[in-house]
Amino acid sequence: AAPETERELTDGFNLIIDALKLNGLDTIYGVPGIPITDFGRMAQAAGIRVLSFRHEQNAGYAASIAGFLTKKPGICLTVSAPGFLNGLTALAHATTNCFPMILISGSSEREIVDLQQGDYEEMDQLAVAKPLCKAAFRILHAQDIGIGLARAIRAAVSGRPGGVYLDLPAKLFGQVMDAEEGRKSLVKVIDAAPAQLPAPDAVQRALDVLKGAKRPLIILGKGAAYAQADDAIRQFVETSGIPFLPMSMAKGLLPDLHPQCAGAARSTVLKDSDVVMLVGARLNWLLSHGKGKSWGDQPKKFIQIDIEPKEMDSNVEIVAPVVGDIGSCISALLAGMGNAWPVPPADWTSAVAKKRDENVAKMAPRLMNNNVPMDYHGALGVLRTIIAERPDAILINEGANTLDLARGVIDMHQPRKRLDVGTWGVMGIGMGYAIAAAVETGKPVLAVEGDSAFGFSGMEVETICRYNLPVCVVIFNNNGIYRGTDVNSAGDDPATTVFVKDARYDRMMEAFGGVGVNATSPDELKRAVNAAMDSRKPTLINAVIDPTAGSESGRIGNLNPQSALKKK
Ligand code: OXT
Ligand code: MG
Repeated sequence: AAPETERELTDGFNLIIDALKLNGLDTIYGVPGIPITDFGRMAQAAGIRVLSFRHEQNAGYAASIAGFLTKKPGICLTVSAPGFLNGLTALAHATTNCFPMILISGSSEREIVDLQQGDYEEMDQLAVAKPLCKAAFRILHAQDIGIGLARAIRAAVSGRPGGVYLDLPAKLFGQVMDAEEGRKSLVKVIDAAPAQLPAPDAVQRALDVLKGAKRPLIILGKGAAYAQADDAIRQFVETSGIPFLPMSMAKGLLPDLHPQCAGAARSTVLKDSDVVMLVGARLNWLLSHGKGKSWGDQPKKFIQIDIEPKEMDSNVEIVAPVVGDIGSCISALLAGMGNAWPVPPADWTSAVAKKRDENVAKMAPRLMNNNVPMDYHGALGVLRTIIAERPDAILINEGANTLDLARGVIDMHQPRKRLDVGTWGVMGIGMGYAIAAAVETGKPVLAVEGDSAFGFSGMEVETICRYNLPVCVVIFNNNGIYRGTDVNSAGDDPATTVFVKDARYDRMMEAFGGVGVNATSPDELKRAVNAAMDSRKPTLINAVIDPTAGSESGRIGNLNPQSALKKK
């Protein structure tokens, strides 16, 4: 053996970097500080792209959507206790939305934390993270870094994807070991998300139910978009001839203008269908749990494709569960359909098409108005055309009215181009998603934000300017949450849902060297967005929207509890 002084050494810092690179994890979203500042510097020096944010929650949302877009776990890096907690919201969000993500947080000294002796940023982070993610691990020894990261990657991407927490105590980074031993300890994860084939009889059962349908419907969820089985899904839908309804983030998986798209006939197809096939969509609140008024009185049979067996029968009986990864399930169904699959009854498909065309025609004139101040439809009509002309741009969308109306108005033309609030309807994903979308895809990003929604991540416009990302933020500024018109009749404080009137968000962008525009008409908005998309310069457009235009909670006002005793 070589004498101690000649042996090549490595340490925790380098092993973590090597393990990430070995597994193709080349981007980190985070905020520096003790004990991970040097790690970030060294990772950057080693060729990993390290994007430094202003708040961990936004870095975490960036990592979560990077996971959705790439099927690789998005990496978020934070400091201990407060930084960890800031990132944890995003980790829980990733888990709820089934996005693969790994939150890596530095942590304090185990001996002190466990005796609760008050270390710098002391917290038992592993215990806190556990109930909010899919798996949580801590690495104490440098020789376990390879295995630890491998476990984290597998947990994040295999089966139903989700968030994983990886706890790295400060001491780990500096631990030294023999370099050769270190290299050998690293693990390149093979087949991290193995295909899960559906059982042949489950596939046959599903086809039998589908074949017997008089009024079938396919619902595509964001799980279907995540699967990246775009061609197979399209072929399946087209071979079946069945109308399809995309959930918000599945819009564009097949184009919204596809002849079978029933997005604009939503309530009709939910009510009147007799067999519903769910593809990577869950029967949660967004689908009214598969029962009640929105599903009408007709008896329904549900077929469900999902990788998670426990999803079956979660809300209503699933008569044909198909458990497996969506790509494999759809391919098996396609193979079982053969060449002579009967088209659904024409009275059904034409009734759906008729309703859809009526709704589209009803909306069309509203999108052409050039009103000042702008209403939602006038402003969105412009953005709809811009997305039609630039179908590979990525649309980020959050708010209440700004979200719900944009979802209906802006047609999507390609898969995974619409990214929004997801399962929780969370505000704050905006700038984090915009940054990751630009970084991961290189495509121009259009972020359509309610003024309240924007406020949750607004400081990251500095990050957008710092990295010179092709992001155009359009703020639908109606002076508040839902509307800008509430008044507090009880005192001098402003009402709880309103903001400073006529705020100029565009000036925030100028403070960091980006382009700011104040747009008061649809024509001005159109010019400004097109200029931003052409130039790829970081741009923020303050779109002045009529403060009276919105409605309480957008399309989900029915979820607000009412006080019978409230003073009118
Ligand atoms: O068939 P029918 O007749 O029913 O018609 C439907 C379609 O067929 C038709 N349609 C079309 N017609 C014509 N042409 C086309 N192309 C077309 N496409 C569709 O339109 C209707 C509607 O279709 P849709 O949208 O598909 O159907 P519907 O019924 O709406 O679907 C139901 C849902 C539930 C699936 C859908 O509504 C949905 O996905 N909703 C998501 C809602 C959501 O997640 N909202 C966000 C949360 S709201 C609230 O919680 C807010 N907060 C609190 C808060 C949150 N969230 N987070 C955190 C961390 N803290 C606090 C806050 C603070 S929102 C908010 C800020 C709001 O203020 P902003 O300033 O940001 O925003 P503004 O409101 O703009 O001021
Ligand atoms: Mg608003």
